Amino acid sequence: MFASPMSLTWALFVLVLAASSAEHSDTIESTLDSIIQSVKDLRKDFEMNKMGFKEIGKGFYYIEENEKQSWYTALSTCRRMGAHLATFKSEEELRAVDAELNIRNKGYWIDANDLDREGQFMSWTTGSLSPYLKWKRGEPNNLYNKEHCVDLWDGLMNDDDCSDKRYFICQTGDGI
Ligand SMILES: [Ca+2]
Ligand SMILES: [Ca+2]
Repeated sequence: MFASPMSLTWALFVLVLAASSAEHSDTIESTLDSIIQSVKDLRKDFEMNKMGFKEIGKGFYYIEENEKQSWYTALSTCRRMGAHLATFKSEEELRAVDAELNIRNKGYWIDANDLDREGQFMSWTTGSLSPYLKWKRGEPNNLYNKEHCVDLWDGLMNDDDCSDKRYFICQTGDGI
């Protein structure tokens, strides 16, 4: 959900009305707590939206499909935004994000890589094994012995040359 300043004001108004109708002070207190939480949530949504992040499932994603960057540059671009290259934890998560990608037949960098040890794909963000990988048929093939970064390509993953410039997906709000 994206919160405009107008919807933020409206939500606040409704919540204040609810608070004023509460009869007991403890009810008022808990209502106030929930108002504060709701405002914080709305504010977070608004800030993320302003930065170009989209709420998909439980996370916020920034999908770069104008400027292609190497995997390394994409990694630091996401960091500068207080985010990380996307880590997929499930088929559901992957499908939800893939549905938002406008460009087909092109790859988008995610955080999985086997830079440290060939064939062992790790999440750069967590430093642990990538929690969910869904390879394209015949991948990962480590072509020319120099494919160590993973991109999402038409809903499936491929290992690719990290210095290739590609679109990318940043993620935040997922606690990692
Ligand atoms: Ca490799
Ligand atoms: Ca490959």
